Amino acid sequence: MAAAVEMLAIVAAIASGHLVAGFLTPTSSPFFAVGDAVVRLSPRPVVEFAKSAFGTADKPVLLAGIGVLLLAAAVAGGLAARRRPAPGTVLVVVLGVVGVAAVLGAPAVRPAGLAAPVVALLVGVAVQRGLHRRAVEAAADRPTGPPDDRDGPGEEDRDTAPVRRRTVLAGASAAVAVGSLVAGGAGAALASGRGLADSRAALTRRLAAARPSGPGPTVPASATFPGPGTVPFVTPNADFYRIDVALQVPAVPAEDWSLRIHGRVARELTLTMDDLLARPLVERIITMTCVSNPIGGHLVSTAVFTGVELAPLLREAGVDPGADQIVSTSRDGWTAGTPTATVLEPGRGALLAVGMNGEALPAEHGFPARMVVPGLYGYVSATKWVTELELTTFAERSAYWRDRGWAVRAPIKTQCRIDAPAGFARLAAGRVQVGGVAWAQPVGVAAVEVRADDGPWVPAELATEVGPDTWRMWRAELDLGPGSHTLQARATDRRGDTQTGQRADPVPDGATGWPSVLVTVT
Ligand SMILES: Nc1nc2c(c(=O)[nH]1)N[C@H]1C(S)=C(S)[C@@H](COP(=O)(O)O)O[C@H]1N2
Ligand SMILES: [Mo]
Repeated sequence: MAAAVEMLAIVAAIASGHLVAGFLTPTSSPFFAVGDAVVRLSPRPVVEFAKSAFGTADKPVLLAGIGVLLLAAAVAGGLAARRRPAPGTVLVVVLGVVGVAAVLGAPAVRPAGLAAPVVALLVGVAVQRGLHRRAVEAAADRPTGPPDDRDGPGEEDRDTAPVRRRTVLAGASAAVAVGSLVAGGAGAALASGRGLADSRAALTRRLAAARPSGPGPTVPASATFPGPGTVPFVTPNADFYRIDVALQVPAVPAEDWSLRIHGRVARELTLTMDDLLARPLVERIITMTCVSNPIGGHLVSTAVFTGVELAPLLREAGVDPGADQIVSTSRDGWTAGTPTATVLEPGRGALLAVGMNGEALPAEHGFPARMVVPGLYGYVSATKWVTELELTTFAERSAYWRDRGWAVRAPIKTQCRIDAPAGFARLAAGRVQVGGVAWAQPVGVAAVEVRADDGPWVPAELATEVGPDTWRMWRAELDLGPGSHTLQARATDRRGDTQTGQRADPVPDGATGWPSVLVTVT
């Protein structure tokens, strides 16, 4: 019972903090702020372990872990507070202070954000004191010894009061539980971007109206080799890989968004969405890749991005020639460091993107605006929910993943993947169809070769190239006899470089090695 009181107090605190944060700044929700602090402060090996062990499920795993810790704390606190409420109150206060500290330490919270963890602390203490008193009262009424059959004053009290007090306790507990559920749900709804639906729909309409009347980039049928196991050329938004450290998706309505370009520039610029949409919009098909993608992995996807050219914007601001780095900052404080020269490179096509596959960016992919730079891994270029570009130097400032041991510069490595046959497939002997994708942004794929069991490399047939910044589909046929076979593939880019077979982990600047699948032929 005492543990339940503690737990309810903690849950009520978290829920009320979440509600207040939903109204003010979502990142100030104490529960998520603690989660973010854990992510930020974790030593690099822990982060690497979490990413490799849980992959993209690392966020739910982290939050569940915090939940389990809180449950354990509640049980301990409850046991300590069976008679007197004080030890339980102390626990709630300590947890509350941790919440306040986490919010204070968060990178993107304004002072008003402190309201959320402070309210959480006060609600937690109030619930703990209130429920504890009622629990003690209810427990005192429970028959402890042999039934007392002496007549006397208070007899009637003994008959009905215990029932009433236990009812009061149960009622109060239920009220706290339901209230927490409602408050937490409302906070999550306010924060999660469900409130963004209108803003997204409006931006989608504006993009449709603003789109240049000529035909946008198209994907000819000959750009794919449809078949079992192969992926579509353009990845639907729902299937586009997602990587970020945001425990909650920042909710930034397009109307409230602005981008500040500052630092080593001649003229500081601040652009609203109206300013942005007044500029020429371009559409570009780009394959994005994550540095953490393991060989054969799926952290690579392709979309039609709509946006504004980044280079002219920077030129308008007047970039200091010494400013070799652009540090872009997201609404939630995450940062990326991009070489200025790459963004300004003629023909590179770096974008401030607002649309993805014919709609406004989905909330998880950076609504209302993000950066996309063809040829660079996401962690050094693809800032979602971007609100700030600071022209600086690599010597002056270091961004999020560089601080955690990843490379300063991270061009995408030429790579390929075997999509068919699937690993451990059982196949009939004879000619076997092998197929997949290859990418080498920003130069494009020149060739793909496949082989079985260290045999000779066989050139694959390449599908029509959509552009140097997109992946390219390939297929080949191999003649396989009965037994197990290891199939491998390797790509060569338009610089003439063939990807190395030397296996390397993603850390610090991207995995290398040839993808391989093991199949059994009968
Ligand atoms: N704000 C923010 N932007 C971010 C990240 C992040 O953690 N926070 N992760 C980057 C990384 S590592 C990658 S690979 C891409 C992934 O973009 P996507 O989720 O739209 O596929 O976003 C980049 N932009
Ligand atoms: Mo990434």
